[in-house]
Amino acid sequence: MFKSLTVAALLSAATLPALAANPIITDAFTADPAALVHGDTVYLYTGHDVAPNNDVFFEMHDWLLYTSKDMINWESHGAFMKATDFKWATGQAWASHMVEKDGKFYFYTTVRHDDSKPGFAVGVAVSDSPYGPFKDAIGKALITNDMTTETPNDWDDIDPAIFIEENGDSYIFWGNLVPKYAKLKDNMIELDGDYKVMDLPNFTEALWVHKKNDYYYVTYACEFPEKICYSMSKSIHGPWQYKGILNEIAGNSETNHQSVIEFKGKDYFIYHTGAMPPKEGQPSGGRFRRSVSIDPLYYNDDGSLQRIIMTTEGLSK
Ligand code: FUB
Repeated sequence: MFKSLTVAALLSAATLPALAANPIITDAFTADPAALVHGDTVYLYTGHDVAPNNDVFFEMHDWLLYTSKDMINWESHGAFMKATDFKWATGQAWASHMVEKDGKFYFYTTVRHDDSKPGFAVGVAVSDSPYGPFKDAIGKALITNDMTTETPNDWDDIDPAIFIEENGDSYIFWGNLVPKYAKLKDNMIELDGDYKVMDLPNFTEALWVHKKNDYYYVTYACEFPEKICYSMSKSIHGPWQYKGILNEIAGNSETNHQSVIEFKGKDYFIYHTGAMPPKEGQPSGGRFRRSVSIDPLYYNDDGSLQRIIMTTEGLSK
């Protein structure tokens, strides 16, 4: 971890080369992109894969931040938070989501809880700036494994995603194998009542909810190895109409975790693959050494989504 933090610190505030090719981020192995559009900037928060090879499992200690004003040139800001900044967490800086509400930035994320509440949990950190510093907003987990009982797995409470309605009502979505959602109180750091289980075919993980015109969309990793599937609804509460596959299995990776954003009038699908070529002295990308890529997202006239075409060329300049 020291090595990765040192590298991240050296790269902090360094401007990356103006390459549009995928993977778009090449200074580190990045996963689970969580993009926030705020003002004229895209803030891309990512997990940080530091597994030495693709043999064993994820090794993830901290989260990285990149920013862009054109989706092509990305500036690296290094690690802004690590899993153990949550005093009750033991590590595993897995997937996250950043939102802004009333001038504060809330970072919802997955970590492994200590033995007092064993299993994966969701924490929330807060800052006055999208760059941080972030601090644990409540001093304990927002969601713990013992709060949900649908599966015996201790990793079924991961991958938080937030959706904020125009009237400010906010919802948190999360889960592995069983998708769940709950309303958040106005303070954004407490659940407002019980959670509900969603009906999403072939669900695995990686929920992301967005709205465009009249429709709400939930995109999510389905099956395993993962594709990205999606459903549409006229209400945040469903019923959700299953629409099928949005993105196929990502190259060289069993996971395929997405963000969907609109920025400066265009729509984007941000995801990870294992496609980073080997660099001198470094193993290549793969299932535990993932990299963020970006391709365009197109809507049909009826609101449905066109299948993503994953490219190595990336976005056109
Ligand atoms: O990065 C660790 C886990 O892999 C995430 O929480 C999942 O969404 C999958 O991408």
